[in-house]
Amino acid sequence: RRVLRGFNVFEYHSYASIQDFIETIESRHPELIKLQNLGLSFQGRKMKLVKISQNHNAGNPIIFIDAGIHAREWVAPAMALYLIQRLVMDPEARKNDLRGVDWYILPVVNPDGYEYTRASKANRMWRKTRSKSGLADCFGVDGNRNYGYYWAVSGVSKNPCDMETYAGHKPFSEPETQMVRDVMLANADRLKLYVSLHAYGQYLVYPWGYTAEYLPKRWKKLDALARNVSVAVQRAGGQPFRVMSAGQWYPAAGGSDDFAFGAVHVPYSYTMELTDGFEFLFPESRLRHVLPQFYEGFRVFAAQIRKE
Ligand code: ING
Ligand code: ZN
Repeated sequence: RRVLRGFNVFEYHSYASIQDFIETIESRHPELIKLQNLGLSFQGRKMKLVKISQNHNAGNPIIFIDAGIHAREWVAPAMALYLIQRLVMDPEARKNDLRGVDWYILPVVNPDGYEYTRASKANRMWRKTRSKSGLADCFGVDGNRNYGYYWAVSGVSKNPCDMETYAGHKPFSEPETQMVRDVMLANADRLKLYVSLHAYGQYLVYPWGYTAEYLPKRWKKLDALARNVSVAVQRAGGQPFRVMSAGQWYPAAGGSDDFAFGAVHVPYSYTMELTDGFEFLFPESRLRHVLPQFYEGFRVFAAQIRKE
């Protein structure tokens, strides 16, 4: 109880403190929350999926949200934790937003990178994982170029020393992307919406990311739902999202949304780029203002999944 009260979702937290929070909230609300151990990150950090449901046996459709595949995008894990806290602690949200829908949330996909951006003598602008490449001073893979759907056909680097978009030596070379893949595959039948939280720029994009040449057959549905989400955020006082396919923004292969949509056949799949104006350094003091605005967008996502 003390940890829950003491955990301010409008602050940036260490990975240890995030793990503490999800474990405490599970122990306080065992009927609503179940944690699933997914495995260990490259450096050995425990990864736990937060499953929130009013009835874990009802076979509800699942919304799967992940965040923090890119280390420096701190606002994304903050949003994931806000979602968890709101869905469980706000009686109205519990009643309305958990109805008929299960929420699976992985708040930090890349904990090694996240901690690296928090360490004082490291690099706040680190993006990749922290795996070893074999080359002495070159670490890490871009997790969002590492998924196995049209892997490495566009928008990637093949150089392990590239700081931004190294795709890895093979698809799913990283334990962290393997774990997200396995959550998707294990729940493929019930998984109806996947959202990967990133920063920055207020974009809400859908497949395909690997090409700008064509759109999926369902693109009008993907586009319409994204626009409804954007309107809800705007009505709550937030900035609208720029809605398009990821490839129309800039083509890049190996993204998690393409894998969810193309390989797992999740009918709605998005990458959401939160916030605009501060690049990767979104001020902690403004979290209180924007996270509740984004939440209104997630209510629209849930309403759509509920009625499908
Ligand atoms: N942007 C994403 C990236 O991984 C993306 C979004 C993915 C765009 C795939 C186009 C294609 O580059 C951030 N902020 O990481
Ligand atoms: Zn990102």
